[in-house]
Amino acid sequence: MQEQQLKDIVGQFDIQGTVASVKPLGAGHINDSYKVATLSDTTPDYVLQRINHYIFKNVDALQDNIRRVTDHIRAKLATAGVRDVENRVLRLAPTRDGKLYHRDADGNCWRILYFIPDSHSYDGGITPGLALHAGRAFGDFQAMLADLPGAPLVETIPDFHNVESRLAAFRQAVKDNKAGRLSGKRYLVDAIEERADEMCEAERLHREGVLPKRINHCDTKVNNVLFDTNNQVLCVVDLDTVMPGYVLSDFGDFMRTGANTGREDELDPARISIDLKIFEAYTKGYLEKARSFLLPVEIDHLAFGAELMTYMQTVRFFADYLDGDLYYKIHSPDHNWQRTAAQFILLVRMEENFDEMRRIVAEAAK
Ligand code: GN1
Ligand code: MG
Repeated sequence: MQEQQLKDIVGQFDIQGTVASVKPLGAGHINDSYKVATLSDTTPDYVLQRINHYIFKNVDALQDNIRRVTDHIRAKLATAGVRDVENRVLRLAPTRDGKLYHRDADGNCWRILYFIPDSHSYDGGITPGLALHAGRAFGDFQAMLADLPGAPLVETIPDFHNVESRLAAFRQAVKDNKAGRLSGKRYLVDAIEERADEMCEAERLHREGVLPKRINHCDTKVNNVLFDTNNQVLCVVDLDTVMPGYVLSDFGDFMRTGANTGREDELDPARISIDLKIFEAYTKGYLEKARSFLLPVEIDHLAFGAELMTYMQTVRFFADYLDGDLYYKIHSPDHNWQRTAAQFILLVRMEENFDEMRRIVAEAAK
């Protein structure tokens, strides 16, 4: 989209200052993000996002979730006497007519968030020190939202981290083979099916009333934590999927991304492994904040969560590849297959290290 068109969209919002530029930002797979720079140093910068409304079908509910979550956290931080509250939680900018997003003539949905200055994130390659901070941040995030008042948050994507539904969609994709891409890839279908039963354990435990759901972030990728110039955590971002879920999902999705020594779409299998130092540091940080409210069954399944989220991501990328790349943004024709293969190797590495992962969690939980 042309910069002038983007500036016109920004003009629909109630923001301070004069817009200098609107430039692409970040590496999300779903929404389009832009940085909105204002002319003066005394006015804030912003992030403009086009919400993918094919994926987030109820944008009103999505934006309302985010407003509730951010208002709640902001109030908590203020009560706790935190000084730089504005850098510690996202803030939505309303439209000029007081709405939480703008729908343009083509039906696209746009929102604006305040940009958090002097912040950065990592797509991988973090240190145990950073992982410890990130673990605390996501633990705090769950803790702060434990007493969110009002109705339950809307599931912005129904059954988002439900592996049974993900498997059902995957099996359909295999059956339909819409894009004709299954040839030579059956071995991975078999590998997924071999593990399917054990991977559904969390759903079974939930049905039996043993494993609870709590408000989760549901996209705890390492690049969704913002650090300041001293590498202290400022806040967690990307709140589109904050909704009820199993804490093992949030724990697991961080490990899938933050403790992976390779990229999510790594082509060289030798680079992919689970960094147990990072695993340990994150576990310590997370449990420091969350131990007090977690049930033994939740702690006992954290290491399983790392496998589950890596498995689920393998299934999701593979299904999208077979469907012909309808969901994730891709950067090359085989991108979803590369992601699938890389995630599967990471899963195998986790399986090889599973006993040690469980030992680390048990130790940190003492
Ligand atoms: C998507 O947009 P992004 O990169 O934050 C996806 C996550 C996946 C992730 C895989 C709404 O997140 O669930 O784990 O890609 N978000 C949605 O990298 O599907
Ligand atoms: Mg994201």
